[in-house]
Amino acid sequence: MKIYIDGKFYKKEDAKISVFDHGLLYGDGVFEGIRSYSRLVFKLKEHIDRLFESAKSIMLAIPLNKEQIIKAVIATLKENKLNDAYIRLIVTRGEGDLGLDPRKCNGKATIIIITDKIALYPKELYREGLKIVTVPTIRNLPEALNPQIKSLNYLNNILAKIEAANSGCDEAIMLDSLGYVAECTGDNIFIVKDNHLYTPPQCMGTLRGITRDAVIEVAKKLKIGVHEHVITRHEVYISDECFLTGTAAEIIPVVKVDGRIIGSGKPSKTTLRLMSKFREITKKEGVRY
Ligand code: PXG
Repeated sequence: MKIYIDGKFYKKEDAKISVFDHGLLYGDGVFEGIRSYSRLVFKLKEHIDRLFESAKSIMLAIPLNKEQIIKAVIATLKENKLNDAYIRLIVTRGEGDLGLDPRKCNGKATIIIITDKIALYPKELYREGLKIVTVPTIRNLPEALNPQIKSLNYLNNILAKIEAANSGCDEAIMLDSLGYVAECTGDNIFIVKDNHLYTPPQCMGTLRGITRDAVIEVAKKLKIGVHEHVITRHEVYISDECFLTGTAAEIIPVVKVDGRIIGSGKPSKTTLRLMSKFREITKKEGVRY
């Protein structure tokens, strides 16, 4: 495995950055998780745009432009001879001193690209569906650390993941400060009711997921009604189907929420239809390398 750091490739055991990097010291940086399928990078432009938006918000100057970052991602995929890959693109504030002040950093952000294969959940969970639970830790408030910023500080989500695991569940539903359903730890959430799709709007503590947007696009093509609307836990419990979306997880069915069986208790019609259509478009669309 070869890892890209600031324009050079390193073997995994040699891919190292400074312990003074503010990405490590403070989670001060941004990232993206991207996938490629059969040598097509899915929604690459959207991921790069979101990376630059996250960076702009935290006033982090990325030392390459969008074209150059795209070239670096493609070069890393080629270097690793990967046809299907999960790509982790990271930009940290760079090396500083032990204080918080980003002005003390050397002014040069660190760019890291790791390409690998990952399956987020075991195959059988895609067939059988996940059991998830609402956890006490709410999603970061947009007024504090806006979830639209895909920053390296994921403790909010990690705490929720720990709480889900403590309850013997595969994933966590995180609520927003008003108690509405926001999202899961690394995935957006959808429910199906009477053949219509519902997902929380992206303004209330929810990351605007690129898979979420792709699923909305696919659903509209299939003439399924889509509503970006606040969702309560009650609405999740009485839904016909529920599923999660994310680059790493893709589309994964949910069959139990807070001990309530969802619909038939098995991955059902609309979810399976969307999973199959999504798989189809990932084989056709994307930036070829
Ligand atoms: N919400 C959050 C909080 C995320 O971190 C998504 C939704 C889905 O977004 P995309 O654009 O990928 O459809 C994410 C995705 C993991 C993991 O291990 C997930 C993400 C990043 C890193 C790891 O589940 N982000």
